[in-house]
Amino acid sequence: MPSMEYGRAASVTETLESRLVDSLGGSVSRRAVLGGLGVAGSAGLVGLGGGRAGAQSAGGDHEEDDHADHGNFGAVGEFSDAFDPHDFLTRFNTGREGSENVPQHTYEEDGRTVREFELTAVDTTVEIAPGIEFAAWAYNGQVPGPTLRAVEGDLIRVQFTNLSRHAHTIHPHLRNLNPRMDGIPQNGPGVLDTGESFTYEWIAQPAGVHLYHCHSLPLKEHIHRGLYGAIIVDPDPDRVRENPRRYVNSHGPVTDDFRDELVERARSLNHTVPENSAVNETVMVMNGFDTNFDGDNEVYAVNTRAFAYGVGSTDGKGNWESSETKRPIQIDREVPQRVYLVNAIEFDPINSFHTHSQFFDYYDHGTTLVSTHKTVDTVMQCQAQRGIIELDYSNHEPGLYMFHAHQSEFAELGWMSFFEVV
Ligand SMILES: [Cu+2]
Repeated sequence: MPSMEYGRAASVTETLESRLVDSLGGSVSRRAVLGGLGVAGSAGLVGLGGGRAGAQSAGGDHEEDDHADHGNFGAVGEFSDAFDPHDFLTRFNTGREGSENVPQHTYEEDGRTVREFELTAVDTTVEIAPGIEFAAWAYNGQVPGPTLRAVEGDLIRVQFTNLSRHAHTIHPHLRNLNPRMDGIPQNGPGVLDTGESFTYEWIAQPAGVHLYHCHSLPLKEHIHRGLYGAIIVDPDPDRVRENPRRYVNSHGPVTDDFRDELVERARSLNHTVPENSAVNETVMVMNGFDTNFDGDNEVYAVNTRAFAYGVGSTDGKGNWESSETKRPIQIDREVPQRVYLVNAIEFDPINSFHTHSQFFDYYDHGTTLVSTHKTVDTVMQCQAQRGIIELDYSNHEPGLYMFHAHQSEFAELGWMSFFEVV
């Protein structure tokens, strides 16, 4: 491991993280945070390699009823809760594998595969930076909520129970043929009050990467508090063979060869096809946190924790320290990378994903089997937009490659990450 380079990357991460944590002590606006960055160039370096800030409860002293129970968080220094942003990257709930906070099973019914999940909405706290807790509303106690994954045409059955003190729903961004199942206040069961349950049933369509979120009002509050997650719908190779035109965004003829290519791509995206494991797949939900409830985000992240994929400490032998959740996303240069990217940000109209020293193909919404952006190093997503990013590092030298939001402000406030190519 080239230690100098890693040391410098760790310094950048530590400096930005220290500034962010220090800034969250009181009710500051993000403008103040950034203004502070400008004059605190040398002051920021004081934090380099130093201890982390003690526990602070972002929003915890805010005068809102539902914060009253969360006054004292007790976390000092290291991350304390069980959520691991690295584990989240590859935690796909397909209905088959057990996941302790997502009871799930799969079975056949009326000629369809049913993937059934039990989701709850709860009030909890999530750690968004070391020692910084955010009073969240969360599906199954985690932000983002569990990633649900199905195959095109399956039935996704979600037994939803609201254990939160506020009324919630689950609204899926799917092609939903029954308005009762849309998860909005005006349809079907409407909002579910504390203790109420409802079973949502959604056909998994169209193929792509999608979003689910609470649709209670005020919407922006219910979303930014943490009630969102990703739904991945894998394309069905048989359907692609039958109707290839549905999966392309061009008007030319679909030749037999082209159709075979589309089927092959569908197979590579489908988790039930064994060859699927030849691609390393990750889920990245871009989010932000308004810690002082002023309608503006103070912290930005991918998968909730600011700088989770920054560069942390090693044991001196090139291994990341075992308790350290802050580390780059390690990727094998021989294995193609696929990122299911979802923008769950509130308050900021757009977010973005930018790679250093790398270009990628992008599939907007993941609904086509032909890329919608070819060879780009930046994509933007508006609120709720999502897509599939495909990266190939096979020609790159091993080392650290940064990726981040190209809104520099977001990057400095948490949305800055590295791939470690090995
Ligand atoms: Cu809600």
